[in-house]
Amino acid sequence: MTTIIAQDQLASFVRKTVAEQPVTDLHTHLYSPEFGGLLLRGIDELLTYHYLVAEVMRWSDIAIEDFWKLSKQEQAELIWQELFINHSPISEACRGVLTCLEAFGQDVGSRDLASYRKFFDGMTPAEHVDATLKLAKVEHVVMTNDIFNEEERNIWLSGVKYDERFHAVLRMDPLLNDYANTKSSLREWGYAVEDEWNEATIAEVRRFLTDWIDRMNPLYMAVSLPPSFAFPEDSDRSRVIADCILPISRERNIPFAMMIGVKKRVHPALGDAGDYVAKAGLESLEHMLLHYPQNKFLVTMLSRENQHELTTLARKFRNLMVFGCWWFLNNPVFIDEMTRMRMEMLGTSMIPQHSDARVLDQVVYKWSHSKRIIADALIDKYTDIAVSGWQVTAEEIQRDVADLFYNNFWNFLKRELPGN
Ligand code: RAT
Ligand code: ZN
Repeated sequence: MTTIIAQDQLASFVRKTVAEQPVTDLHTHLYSPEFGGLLLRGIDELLTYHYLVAEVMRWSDIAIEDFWKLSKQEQAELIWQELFINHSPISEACRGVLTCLEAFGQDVGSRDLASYRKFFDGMTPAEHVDATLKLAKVEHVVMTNDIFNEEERNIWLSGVKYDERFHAVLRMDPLLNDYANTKSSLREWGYAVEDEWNEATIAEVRRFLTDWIDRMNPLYMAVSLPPSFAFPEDSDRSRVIADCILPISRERNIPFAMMIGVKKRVHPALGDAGDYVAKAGLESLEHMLLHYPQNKFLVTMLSRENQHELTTLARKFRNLMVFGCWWFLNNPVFIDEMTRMRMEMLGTSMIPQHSDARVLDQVVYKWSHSKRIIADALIDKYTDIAVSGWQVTAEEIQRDVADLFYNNFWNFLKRELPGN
C-alpha cells in the first residue's frame, strides 16, 4: 500500500517522521554504566563541557590554571554565572544545556542550578541512560574506546560486559599520531616491536591490533588526524596505516574512520578546549580510495572549507561514507549548509549527523537540534521534486529518513565491495 503525501501535509509528515525516527549515533564519547566513571552525566558535566570551557574564558578573568584547580561544581557555577546569568546563553553549546533541562521537565525559567543538580543526582546511572536514550530516541550508541588510556584499558582487560545498546570503536590516535612514544607502551604490554620498521615489527603491531579487535569487537577503527595528514609518505603513521591498519581493516571487514582537520592543543593550557581547525588536502584520501577499493572508509572533516571537496569525492568512490558535522561544524548554520549540499550531491547516500556527545544528556539536544534542520532540508528537497509532478509516498519518506539516521551506517558496515 502506498500513501501519497499531499503538498500541504508534507512538512508536518516529514517533521513527525524525522522526530520519531530511532537513531544510530555513530560517534559519541559516551559509555555504558559498566564503564563506571568514564560515563559523564548530569548538570555539572553539561556545564563543564569543553565547548563551554572555551566560551567562558572569553568573559572570565580567572587564570586558566586556577580554573582547573576548582572542583567540578565550582567550575560549573562559574560557567553558569558567566555564560547564563551575566550574558545570554545563545551560543549553540549553551542553548544545548537549556534544551536538555527542558526535555527533562526542569523549569528553565527558574534558573535554579541547585534544583537541577538535585534532579540529576536522583537518577542511578542505569536509570539516567534509559531516560536519556528514550528522550533522544537513540537506539544505538557508538562509543570511542581509547585503549591507550590506562583506566579504560583496565576495564577492557577485566572482561567488561556491557549494555547491548552500546558498541565499541577501536580508537588509535596515539598509535598513528605518536608512534615514537607509543612503541614503549607496546613493548610494556608484551608486543616486541623493534626500533626499525621491519617484518617482525609489522607482525607485532598487527598482533596488538587484532588482539584488541578480538577483545572489543569494534564496529570500526578510528583516528583523528591533523590537517597536514598525508598518505603515502615517509612517516611512522603512513607505515602503520599501509602495513597494519588497511590490511586488517579489509581482512576483518572493519571500516577505517578518519576524522581529519584537527590542530591539537594550539592553546595547550585549555586542554580539550584548546584544539583548533585547519583546512586539509584531500589528495591522500583520494589516493586511499583509489588504491584500496575493497577497504571501507568513514570520513568526516573539521574544516568547513573541506566539505565540498569531501562530498564530491564521495561521488567518485563508493568505499567512502561521509558522516556528521563534526565539532566546530556542529552548529545550526553549518548543519544546514552541509546537509543541503550533501543531499544535492549525494541524495540520501550519506550519514548527515553524529552527536559527539561527551555527556550522556547531550544526545537529547544534539539530536533534537540537528533533526529539525535535517527535516527542513528534506522538506525543501521533496518540495523541489514535487514541482515536476513527482509525489513522494509516506513509505518513501519513512525509508529515506530511516536510511539517513539509521540504516546507512549499518548497511555500510555490512557491504561487500567489488574490486573497483
Ligand atoms: O568534539 C569533541 O568533543 C572533540 O573534543 C573530540 O573528541 C573529537 O570529537 C574527537 O573525537 O576527536
Ligand atoms: Zn569525537
